[in-house]
Amino acid sequence: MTETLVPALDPAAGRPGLSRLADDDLELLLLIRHFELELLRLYGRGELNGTTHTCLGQEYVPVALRPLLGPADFVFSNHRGHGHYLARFGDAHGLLAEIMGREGAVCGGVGGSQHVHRDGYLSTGVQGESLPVAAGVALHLRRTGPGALACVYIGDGTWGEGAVYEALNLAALWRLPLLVVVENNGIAQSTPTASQMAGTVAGRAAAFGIAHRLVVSADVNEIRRELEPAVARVREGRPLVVEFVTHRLGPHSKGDDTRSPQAIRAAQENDWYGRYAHDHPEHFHRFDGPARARVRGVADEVAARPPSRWSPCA
Ligand SMILES: Cc1ncc(C[n+]2csc(CCOP(=O)(O)OP(=O)(O)O)c2C)c(N)n1
Ligand SMILES: [Mg+2]
Repeated sequence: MTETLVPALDPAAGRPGLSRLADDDLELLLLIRHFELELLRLYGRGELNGTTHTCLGQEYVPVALRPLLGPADFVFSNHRGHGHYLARFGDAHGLLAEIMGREGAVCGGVGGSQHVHRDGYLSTGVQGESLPVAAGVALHLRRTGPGALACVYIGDGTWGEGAVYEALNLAALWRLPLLVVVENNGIAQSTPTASQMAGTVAGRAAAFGIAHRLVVSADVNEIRRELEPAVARVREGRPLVVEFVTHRLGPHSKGDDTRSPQAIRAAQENDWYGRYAHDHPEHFHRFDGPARARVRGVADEVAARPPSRWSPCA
C-alpha cells in the first residue's frame, strides 16, 4: 500500500511553508550544506583529487531520519553519502580528512568520498551493491539484536540494478527489518529517470508486497512525525520503501551538469535552504554564517595536516 506525505501549502507564498526547526537540526543541515559547498570550492582550486558527489539540495533527508535511527541500527550509504555520514556522526573533520587523504581520516584515506566504513555505517560507490548486503545485515540483526534495523539509501537510477530486486524479494519473504530510503531526484548522472524507468518505485515495492511511502515534503519536522510509526513497524520485520521526491541542486559530480537551465532553476526554487531563509530569516541567519565559518575552519585545519598513513597490518 502506498501512502503519500504531501507538504502543507503556505497560501501567502503559494508553495509549501517550512516549519521552524530545532537549533540542532538547522545546525546539522547547514553543516552538510557548507561541507558540500566547501568540497566543490576545494576541487575548483585543485586541492582535492579523485571524484565526489555532493548531496546539495537533499540534506534534509538524512537530517529528518536522524532521530528515527538508533546506535544499534546499520546505515548503508551510496556514492552521494556525505550527508548520510554527517547526520550519523557529525564528524566533518574525519570525513574531510578521508576525502583529502590527511591524518585523522575515517578509513586511513583509502576509502575517499564514496567508500567509508565506521561503526554501523558503510558506503559504496557501486550502485545497487549495498541492498543485498543490507538485507543480509537485516537478517543478522533480526536474529541477534531484535528491534534494530538496516537502513539503506539508494537513488532512483539504481532501480536499474537487478540486485535491488533480489534483496527486496528476500526482505519480503524473510520479513527483514529493512528500511529502503530512495532519494528520487529524477535523474541518474545525465539520464532523466522518466526516460529510463517504466512504471514507478511504488509499483516495484507493491510487486513484493512491501509497503511504500512517498514523501514530497522537505519539512524535517513533518517528515519525521509522519515516518516515525512506519519506521517502528520496520523494526517488527515489516520492510518499507520510503521514496523522497527530492532535487539534486548541484552537478552529478563536480562540473558535469547536463540539465537545462529550466531544470536547474526548478531545483533551486525547491531548495530548502532558500525557502528556510525566506520563512525563518532570523533563525536562518543566526546559524548560517557560523556554519560556513566552522566548515572553512575545518578545511583549513585538515589541509594543514600531514598525509594519512594506512597499513593493512595496523
Ligand atoms: C554499478 C554501477 N554502474 C554505474 C555507476 C556510475 N554511476 C555513478 S552514480 C550513477 C547514477 C546514479 O543515479 P541515482 O541512483 O539516481 O543516484 P543520484 O546520483 O541521482 O543520487 C552512475 C550511473 C556506478 N557507480 N555503479
Ligand atoms: Mg537520481
